Amino acid sequence: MTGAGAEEINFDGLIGPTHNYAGLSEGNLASARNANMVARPRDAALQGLAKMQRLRALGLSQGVLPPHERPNISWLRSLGFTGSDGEVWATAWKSEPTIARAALAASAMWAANAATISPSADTSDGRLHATVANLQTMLHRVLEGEQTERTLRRLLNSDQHFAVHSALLAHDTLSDEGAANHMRMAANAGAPGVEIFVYGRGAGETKAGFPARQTLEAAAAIARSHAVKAAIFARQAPQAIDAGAFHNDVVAVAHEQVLFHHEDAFADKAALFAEVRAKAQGFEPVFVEVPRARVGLDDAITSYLFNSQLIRTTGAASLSLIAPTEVRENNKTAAYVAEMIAHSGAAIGQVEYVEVRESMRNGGGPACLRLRIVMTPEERAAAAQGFFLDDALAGKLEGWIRKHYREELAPGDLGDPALVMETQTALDDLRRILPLGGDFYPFQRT
Ligand code: SUG
Repeated sequence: MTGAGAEEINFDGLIGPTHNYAGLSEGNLASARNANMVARPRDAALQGLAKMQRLRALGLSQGVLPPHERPNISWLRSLGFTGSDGEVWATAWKSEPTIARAALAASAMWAANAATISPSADTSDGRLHATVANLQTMLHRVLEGEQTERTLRRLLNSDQHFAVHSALLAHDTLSDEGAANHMRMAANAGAPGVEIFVYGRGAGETKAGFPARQTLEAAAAIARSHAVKAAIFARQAPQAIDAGAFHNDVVAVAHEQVLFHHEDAFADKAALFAEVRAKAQGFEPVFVEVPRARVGLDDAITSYLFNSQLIRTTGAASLSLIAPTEVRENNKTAAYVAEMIAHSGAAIGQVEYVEVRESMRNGGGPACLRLRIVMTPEERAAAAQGFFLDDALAGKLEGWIRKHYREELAPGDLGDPALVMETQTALDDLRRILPLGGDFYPFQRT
């Protein structure tokens, strides 16, 4: 497999109808700060869709992944709640707030945490490998693996081209948060790449402060089962985690030859860069470092400077940074970016700002919302076509969002049994828009 004509396709999570702010994620400063705010699910989903459409307008291919069943009534039934779906929800909300909040979480929208992907150019069996993330650190996120696996098996439905691996056993030793802790550098999308697996701790280690969600053991297991030819394991700097970088993609992002990162992102950057240089095939890596003297970790994390998408528009000599508008609103990051792109010969020569404010308030920027899948033309043809976005699908999704989503969800609305019917009706309808099939969502509508 040569990989000629391969492209990186972003698959964004469609933001679900119960988007809300529950303050569920320890170590994620935005989630804690915005707990119990009034959420705007319709705006949230439209902002996500507008971002996908903007990237298409810039010439990129784009895919979309379906929202998860929230509240997760099947899970609540497995915990002994009975009655109609509405009764299950109302009882769980009143009697088990911790469980109910997890069952309603907005978090499945962040597709960067859905799985780790190794393109076929990087693997020794020449297949594209995907491992569903177990997300075992947080109760509300460990629930996502089951549906993510169903989605990926529908999307990547060809054993000849794809290997979809179930999530690693959900245990602290094998704690895995997917592509948010995984970077790839390569001469171009289809060329053999160096895959960088970033971890926060070894399984035996304890860490004071905020949790380190990714273990080295999980990263190594994924690299092994994907048969990655050039894998590197790099420790995230503990001070970055403690400053609120709960995933590597909050302090670093890579694309093609370029690694854009904060000075304090990695525990041993000299060793990382040396290994990337040694393993890079057919390209000279470019390390674009933002010094702490210009932008401290605090500003990098509140603005989400690094949770940007790096893309190359057709024929462009340099990469473009697709950054959240919060970067433009922060004096330090705005000034830094303006200066960086003005530099002659800059590796990152353009910036464009996108508005994903509803997602940002829960700690998810443009890069969190997407799962990158590099596909060759043959792989793209073998994948389920209905998940690729075109204007017709975008139009249907927009109509679906406007029809089914509430404008506002306040904390007092969340226990409403009517919310269950509303979301099930919406997801039922979605089965006619995306190629999900009748048995995709497990709810029975009782
Ligand atoms: O896991 N927030 C998510 C944000 C994930 C962002 N993803 C990447 N960095 N790739 C998390 O912390 C908050 C949900 C709430 O509090 O309601 C939440 O789960």
